Amino acid sequence: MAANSNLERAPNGRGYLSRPLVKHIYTADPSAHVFEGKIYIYPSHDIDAGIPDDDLGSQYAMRDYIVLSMEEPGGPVSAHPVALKIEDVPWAEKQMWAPDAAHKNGMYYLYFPARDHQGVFRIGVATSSSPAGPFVAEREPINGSFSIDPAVFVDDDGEAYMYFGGIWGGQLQRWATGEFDPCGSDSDLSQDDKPALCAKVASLTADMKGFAHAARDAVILDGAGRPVLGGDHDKRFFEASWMFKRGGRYYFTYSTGDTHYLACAIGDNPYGPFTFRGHFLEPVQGWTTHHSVVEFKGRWWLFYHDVQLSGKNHLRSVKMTELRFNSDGTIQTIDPFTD
Ligand code: FUB
Repeated sequence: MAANSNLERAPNGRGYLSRPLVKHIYTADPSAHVFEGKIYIYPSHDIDAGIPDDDLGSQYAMRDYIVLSMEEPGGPVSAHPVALKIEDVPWAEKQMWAPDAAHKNGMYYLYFPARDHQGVFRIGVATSSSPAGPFVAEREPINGSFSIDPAVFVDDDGEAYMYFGGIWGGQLQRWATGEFDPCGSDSDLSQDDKPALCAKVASLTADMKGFAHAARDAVILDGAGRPVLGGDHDKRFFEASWMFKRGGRYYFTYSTGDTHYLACAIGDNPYGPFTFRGHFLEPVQGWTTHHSVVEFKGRWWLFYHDVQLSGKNHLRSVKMTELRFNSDGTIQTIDPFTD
């Protein structure tokens, strides 16, 4: 795919709703949090490793993490020194994909997926006394972890939960039996008429470095109270979990992958089930869509990415825009383009 010649207009002829937060590096999969009164963003750090695009995402060959921060939405964005690199993670071989961070016990925790030396995606944790790092990784991945895209939510009572998983290249479908299937499918099990594969959720141990129990399914129900089916590609979970709480309700948000939406499902407790309540970001430029939602000083913000700067699926740029809610608590749909 050729790089854009006109960075103000997308290939569809429309303008962009918002601008990249930084332009000197490629960033993606933004997980935003308010720490120490500022917004910290934990993105993937996209690089061009010269690997052709495939359905397993081999072209996403990232090797380190760089944390971004800003004092206020719309203000200058700082890119901090490298927070963690693959050479410093004994168990990881390649593909440092979408990370997240949490704060508890006076420490900051960086959660990240990577392929181990057997080619299996696992999720690791690293700690720092500073939200920007540098982070020191545990020697082993989190016991019982697998697949990609960790998102950690700390509830008002201090309990922390990790949501994770991603199908296709994220390998979630290979864990359908609870064990990794090395010869398993690289798509979504062709279970169009059966309940879709679910994201996983586990509460974290008090030290934030382990699962308190085996991961469970974060079930998404349709409007009739039935699990969303595998064939419903507009609604089913693909990757990019996020969780936030608003008005006492738990918002599980995620990407639908091959239909390129960000979707929302709402529940009454952190384990779900969650009822599908619509799309809130229309497809962006680029194959992947990924995000986080954070409240800052009484306003809600969506962090997302697209490929405005590069025109290439694996070289993305993090953006932000304000998120608004309807009176029934559903999220107003955002069009990432303008006319
Ligand atoms: O950045 C690599 C992968 O692309 C992420 O893990 C997915 O969520 C998708 O954004």
